Amino acid sequence: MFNLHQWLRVLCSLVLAIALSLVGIDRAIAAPLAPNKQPAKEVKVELGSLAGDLKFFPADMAFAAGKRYKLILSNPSPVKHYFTAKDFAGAIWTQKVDAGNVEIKGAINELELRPGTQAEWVFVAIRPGTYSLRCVIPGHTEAGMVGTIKIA
Ligand SMILES: [Cu+2]
Repeated sequence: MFNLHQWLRVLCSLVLAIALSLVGIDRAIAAPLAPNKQPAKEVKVELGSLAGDLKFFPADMAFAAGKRYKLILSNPSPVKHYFTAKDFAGAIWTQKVDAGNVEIKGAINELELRPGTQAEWVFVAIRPGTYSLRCVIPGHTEAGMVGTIKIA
């Protein structure tokens, strides 16, 4: 026969086990996905156009802090373009840039896209602000190849 002491031990471990499982379930339900594990929201931007426009399409982009994005950049135009947004690059956490068969990790400031190329920039938006974007090819900024990127 169990004595009182043994019964209390059984009861205590049972209560503890139930409490732990409840906490565990609670955590699993309540914990948000870490930003680097969230599905990335795709945003497409074209640098120039087939007709030779010196613009970004779209010129203005908006992201939400704490969210993960896949910025798909493509250059359908006949000339080379840059996606230069240094302050924006400092306000995000870059996970990777996929360009052709090459995957680049770490900080990225600027991307150069040759005609007909595409790159995917996966990042988590961090610091709210309004950042400027431009193409640094001589004459392109002046011609209107500029934009703004907002992190709200
Ligand atoms: Cu350009």
